[in-house]
Amino acid sequence: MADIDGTTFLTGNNAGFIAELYARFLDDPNAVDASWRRFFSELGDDAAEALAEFRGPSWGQPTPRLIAESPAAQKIDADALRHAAIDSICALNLIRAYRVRGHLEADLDPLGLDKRGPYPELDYRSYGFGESDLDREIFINNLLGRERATLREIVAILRATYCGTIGVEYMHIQVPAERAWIQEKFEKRSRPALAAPLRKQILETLTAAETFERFLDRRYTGTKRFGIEGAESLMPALEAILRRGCELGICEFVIGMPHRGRLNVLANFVGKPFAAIFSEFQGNATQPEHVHGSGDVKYHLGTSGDREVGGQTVHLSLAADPSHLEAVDPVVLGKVRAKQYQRGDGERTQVAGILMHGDAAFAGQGLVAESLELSDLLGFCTGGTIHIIVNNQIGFTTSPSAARSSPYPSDVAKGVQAPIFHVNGDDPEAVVEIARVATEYRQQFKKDVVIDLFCYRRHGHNESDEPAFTQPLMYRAIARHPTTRQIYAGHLVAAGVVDEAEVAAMATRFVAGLEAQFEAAKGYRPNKADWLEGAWAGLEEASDDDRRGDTGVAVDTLREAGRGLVTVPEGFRLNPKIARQLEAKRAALDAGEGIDWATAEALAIATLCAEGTHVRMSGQDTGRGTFSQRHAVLFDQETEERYVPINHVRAGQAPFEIIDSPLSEAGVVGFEYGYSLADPSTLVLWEAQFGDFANGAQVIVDQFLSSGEAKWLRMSGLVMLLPHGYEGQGPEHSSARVERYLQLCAEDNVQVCNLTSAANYFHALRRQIRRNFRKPLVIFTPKSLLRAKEVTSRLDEMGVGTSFHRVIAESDAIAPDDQVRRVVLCSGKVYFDLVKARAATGDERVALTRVEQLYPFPFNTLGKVLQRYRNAEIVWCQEEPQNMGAWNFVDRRIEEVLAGLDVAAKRPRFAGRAEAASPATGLFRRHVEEQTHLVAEALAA
Ligand SMILES: Cc1ncc(C[n+]2csc(CCOP(=O)(O)OP(=O)(O)O)c2C)c(N)n1
Repeated sequence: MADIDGTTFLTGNNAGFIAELYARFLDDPNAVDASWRRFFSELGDDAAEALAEFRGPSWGQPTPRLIAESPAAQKIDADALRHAAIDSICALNLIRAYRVRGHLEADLDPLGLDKRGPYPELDYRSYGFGESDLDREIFINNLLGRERATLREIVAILRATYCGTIGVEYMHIQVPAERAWIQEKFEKRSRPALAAPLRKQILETLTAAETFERFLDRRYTGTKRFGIEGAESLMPALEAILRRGCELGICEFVIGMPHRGRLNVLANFVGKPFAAIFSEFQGNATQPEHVHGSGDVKYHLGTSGDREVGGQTVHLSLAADPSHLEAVDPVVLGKVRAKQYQRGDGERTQVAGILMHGDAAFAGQGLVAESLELSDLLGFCTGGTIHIIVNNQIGFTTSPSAARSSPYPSDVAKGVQAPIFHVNGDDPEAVVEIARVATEYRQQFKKDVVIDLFCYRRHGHNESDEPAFTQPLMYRAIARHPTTRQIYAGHLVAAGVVDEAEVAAMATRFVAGLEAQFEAAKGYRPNKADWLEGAWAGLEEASDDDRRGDTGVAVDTLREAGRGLVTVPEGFRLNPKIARQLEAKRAALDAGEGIDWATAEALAIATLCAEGTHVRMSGQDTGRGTFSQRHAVLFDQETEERYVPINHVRAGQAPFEIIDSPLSEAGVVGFEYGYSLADPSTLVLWEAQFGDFANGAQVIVDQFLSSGEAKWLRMSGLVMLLPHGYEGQGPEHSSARVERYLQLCAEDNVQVCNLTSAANYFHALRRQIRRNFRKPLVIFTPKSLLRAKEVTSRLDEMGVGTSFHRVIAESDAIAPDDQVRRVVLCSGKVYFDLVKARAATGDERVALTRVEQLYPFPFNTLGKVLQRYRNAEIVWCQEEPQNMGAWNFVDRRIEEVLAGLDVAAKRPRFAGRAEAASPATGLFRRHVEEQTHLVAEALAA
């Protein structure tokens, strides 16, 4: 090793000299003398990179610059310099190794069972040093906050920084400023003992967490509660985020979490009354008796509340959560985004999301990756989410070795460059420190950050599970392991911060409070339903009437909106095809007829925006439209500058956000659903590329959209646009799986429509936001029909006094009602095939009736139509196979309608494709045959 008479030659100036020589060499190898040239050329990549770093990190002291020409430098012995440089380079490599991999030897597992390492990369001996080098000073140019240090000191600093109870992963981050910020936080920190009051506060928080679970265990032994035990440090982490966040300007947190520790977070963090939780344990309802809904188990419930922190009020809202792990993630993100919009928080510093995760779920569920991918996108970013993985090193009965291929559960977050802070949950002060740093990072860089809280699960998966069946050794260790509170209390007693008596008194006080609440729970009755407050104030439970809403718009206003749609700024170079399309639209608007599907949609949105309603629409390629029908965003053909005509309809209008989403369904639908939960005054639309792809969002549809109101009293007005229709495009581009949505329909939970007229589409969209309640709306939308003349409407069909039609009765002149031999009922595109085929036969004794809204099923309106045709038989015609489409849903309902009428028909008959495993054929000719056949069958005499 470079050790010349035990003297260190590489002083700061000399290092600067070498760095400068190296810089010159990089510019021009011939600018340095031959021996230096050889030396620099032989440096490996790492060493070269290391030397480059001598120029100084961005946050460090600037490297003392020494001009190579300086007489002092010229006199330095070149060999000595080279040896000293090698020392520094090796030290620097060691430092870099710790920055990258120090976490691998960090003391993270409270149980000490996670045996890892040793890792040769973290051993100074791997860098050519020996024990005899330990006390030699090496120039390290302020890298660890020191200009030079002995190897022994360097190793000590590195181990304290990177291998203590905190392990930091950040070298994957590509933005130097972010890396440097983290490096500075950790490498330059001295960890003075926390002030006594804060330490007592941490102990209080741990005491509250532990005591609450013990109390529940004692009072409700064996009842599932998915206790926090083993992960009590989560609570001081949350407190630290709350306090630091508040200092840094956050006034609202939206929180998502799974079952584990949820009751503790509900009560001890968000402030749900203990009495309410005890009452739920006693089997009582969460909501007042008169409120509808199915309710949910107590460890799924959400709540919200205000906390006073340092004289400021911070609003906390914990989202309700289904069992499906991680499904709540995008929902929380959407809520955050909506709340930022409502507050005008353009910087995204006032509202932040906190997501907690289990280790197995975070590694296993694709929704985690989908949600992370949203984090830095213009249309979805929320200024960074603080993630906490409650890493209890087990998932139900599955050990990490079977739960993931990645070393840590957190690795998926590296994909979005999130820093990852691993921390030992049995060191609550380290946990608090990390929570504060994570919050600061989020506020500083507006990016996601992950805390990987290493802990354990004291009991089985739930309290009545026996964990020793599958992890006997781990659970033997856990049985012997004192609680985090006990360990921390021991530290504080040893440090003289508290004495044993105070520790005991803390617990006793808390239990006394719980006892009082337990007594209060006996008479506890929720006095008001937890909904329709805040942003929802003024909205009501849906009424039982026809709910038309005020959807018609004065024709003048429609024309004003229309002008906005077809006008672009002076000098904007339109694509010639788009220019022609805009001209055609202008002509239709002027004529007041021939308004196609996309124009009706644009008019609905534009009029809402003009009236002050914010509209948000996302989906894959939604700006243009999958079928090139929408062109809501226009692009200058020379500059690619974007222009969104709907945003230029009227001065002072509300904005229209139109967003091309990532190629995700569950993540994006979850996000938009979340948005709709937080902001009922925004019309939120999501569009599937083709309807069947929405099945990737099935969990969000099942667990939130269709059941959220029943389970949690949470309304949503989200619109899902699902392109649907049998056009010979094969199994995956035909069916939006109408049957799936209809199967979910009950208790007035959603609305399902399959529309055939542009005007009806216009009204359906406006109706969504012009009524005093919110319901999710699923619309099966056309594809080839988008430009078809048949679906176009007149402007006056959208005018004042017009409204949505749930059923469209026969609109052609046919035989008198009593001579009609058959009524063919249908929904959606097949109607037009039927019209054409009927015209071809010239049969005037068949009436065609369109059911535009399948749910809520229009019993009365349909009854009024069918009553007219006393002698007709009833056929339900659909394109979908018999086991799919609306048939199984409408069959009995039509029967019910008929039963109440004075008509001959008693039941509908089916005309459509035969039962099938795959929704549609991939062979075009077969498609045509099938389609012709089913239409003929529907009309046949
Ligand atoms: C999507 C989904 N699959 C399976 C389950 C069943 N389940 C409930 S908890 C659990 C284990 C979760 O492990 P982890 O994420 O580590 O959290 P922990 O329970 O250990 O806190 C499983 C598999 C579920 N709730 N959700």
